[in-house]
Amino acid sequence: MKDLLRTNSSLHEGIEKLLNLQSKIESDASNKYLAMASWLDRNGYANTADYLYAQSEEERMHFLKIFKYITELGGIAITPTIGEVQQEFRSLKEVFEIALQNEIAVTHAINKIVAKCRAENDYATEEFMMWYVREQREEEKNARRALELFDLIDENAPSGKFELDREIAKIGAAV
Ligand code: OFO
Repeated sequence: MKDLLRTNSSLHEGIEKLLNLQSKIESDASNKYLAMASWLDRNGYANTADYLYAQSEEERMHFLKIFKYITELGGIAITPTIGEVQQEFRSLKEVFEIALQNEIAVTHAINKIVAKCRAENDYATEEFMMWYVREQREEEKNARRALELFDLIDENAPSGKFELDREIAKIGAAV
């Protein structure tokens, strides 16, 4: 009922709320990749660290894109607070296991927004979110590819860690 009283914006309040939540999820994703990059850097995985530093920047861009969209539509973009971020990891593989789980969670959150857009006939936001749908497909694929490399390269072989660091970084270079 309250939605009908909004005269300065066509943005449905429920969708605005989900978009603000998504902007926080993207901002958190940026911080999570930053913490992973730092761990990789101090554990000798310089190439993979660079890949995840770049990934962190990308997530920041994803955050800003939604943040600005909310404002463009006359909504209120809420600056996300920084949550707790995992700083330590058991291994290179664990970094990518967590990265893949995070990306899958982001995909679900995005799908939820698209479903809400369909329910509320918000075609502009649905179209806007399609960019994220495509992006997530790519990012899940990249995280899965990184994990596949652990089946192909023995981490415990003499140059295993060195090779993994080199090969995983190539995923980042290819996108
Ligand atoms: Fe924002 O693209 Fe992944 O999380």
